[in-house]
Amino acid sequence: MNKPISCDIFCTVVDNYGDIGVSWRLARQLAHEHGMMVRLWVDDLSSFRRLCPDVDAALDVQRCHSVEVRRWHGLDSPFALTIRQAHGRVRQAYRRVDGGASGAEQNGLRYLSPNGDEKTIQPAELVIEAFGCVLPESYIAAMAAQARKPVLSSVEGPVWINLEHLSAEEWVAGCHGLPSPHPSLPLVKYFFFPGFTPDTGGLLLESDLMARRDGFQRDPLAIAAFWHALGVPPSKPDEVRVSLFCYENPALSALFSAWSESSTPILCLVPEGRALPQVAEFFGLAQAVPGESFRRGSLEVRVLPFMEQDRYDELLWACDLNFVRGEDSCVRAQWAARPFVWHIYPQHDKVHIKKLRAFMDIYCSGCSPDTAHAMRVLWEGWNNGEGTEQAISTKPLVLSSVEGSGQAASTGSGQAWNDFWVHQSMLRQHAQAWAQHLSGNSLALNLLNFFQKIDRMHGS
Ligand code: TRH
Repeated sequence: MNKPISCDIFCTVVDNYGDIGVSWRLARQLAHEHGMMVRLWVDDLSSFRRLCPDVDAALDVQRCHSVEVRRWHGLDSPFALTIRQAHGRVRQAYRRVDGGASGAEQNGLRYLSPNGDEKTIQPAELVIEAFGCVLPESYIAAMAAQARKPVLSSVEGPVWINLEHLSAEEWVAGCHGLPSPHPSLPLVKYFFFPGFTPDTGGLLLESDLMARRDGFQRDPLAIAAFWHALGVPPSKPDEVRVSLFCYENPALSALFSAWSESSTPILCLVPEGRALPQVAEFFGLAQAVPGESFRRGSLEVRVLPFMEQDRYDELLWACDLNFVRGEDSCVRAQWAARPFVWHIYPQHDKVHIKKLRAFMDIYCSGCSPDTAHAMRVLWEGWNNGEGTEQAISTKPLVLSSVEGSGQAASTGSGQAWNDFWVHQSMLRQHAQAWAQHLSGNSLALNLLNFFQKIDRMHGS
């Protein structure tokens, strides 16, 4: 076999939208660009629906954008109905080690469909567990049962990938592609790490994305139509248009204060989400809901509805500056080729600060020292809003002590903002060069090459 024709992607929505965001993007790309039969197993269709309104959260099985979407009840149903059968088959497969083929065609998973019919599910040729979500035991057993020569030195059956989180840290290249043999079954799971360098798995990038982005950014009518559809007025000539997608952030009110005192108008577009209570608080309101807009000084804030994934790309393309968070929106901001500020997903013990700095190190390496410094100051302050100065002690923390948004804090953040935005043309040039630099390292292509490499090993 030269190319996988079937793929199962398993995704649990832990919190937020990053896990399903990445899984959905990958599923669509494999189906659209590589003609694969993709099944996407998701445990939370309601969250999924926010990114893709075509998903019907009431359905167990549906076809959406050429992908078969299945409700996944985590470790339980539908697979749990057959755990015992599947285990029995794996034991038989072991007994057949010397006897060649294990009769993989008989080893699918049986489950009861909603109308009570018994159905069989065969594991796909390429199996992806997104971000270490745990596959159902019965599915793992069925994968093992598909192995025709089930001895650890010559594993066959599906190629099993754990798609990991994105990080720019150096250790990633050393771990990308490492095998992890199953302790008791004839299966090997491989770690696949996205990343920014050629020795990693690369980044998700649709083959036509750059062309679509350029077409949009060069087309004033398309941009005008986009704003119109959102009920947002066209840009004014001297205005700075910013999108803001972030977690709760104590540095937010100081940044808003700085923007309200800006010499140029700032329109800040905030998609519905975790930042809204703080937005409302800044304007002295109980809540802020999509469709509303608020003004203070030079700052206007408009609350947008949470958008379908492709529309969110257009928001990033249309803005002068994007505040993004987590993982997937951060990558999309890089493809937008516009300056951005990253609110990294906060982790315990501040390990995320190391990740943040690893990214800034590579991202800033192509900037002038002044631009790099201004960017680091703003990014570090934005990510260190909880006042833990020690965690990032080597850099000035202009925004870190802003809780309560006193005068000093406001002045400090204003300074950080001004120092950053004075580099806007350099930042934009750099963002364009960076997107171009990264674009040759497509995760989907790397994944398929990796599949073929492992598949050849199986066959040899
Ligand atoms: O939602 P997130 O905070 O997800 C996070 C991270 O992925 C993190 O690594 C993970 O561990 C944690 O979840 C559990 O941020 P992220 O990764 O940017 O995902 C947001 C997704 O939502 C992305 O695919 C873009 C999409 N999106 C829309 O489709 N429409 C919108 O309006 C917005 C604001 C986002």
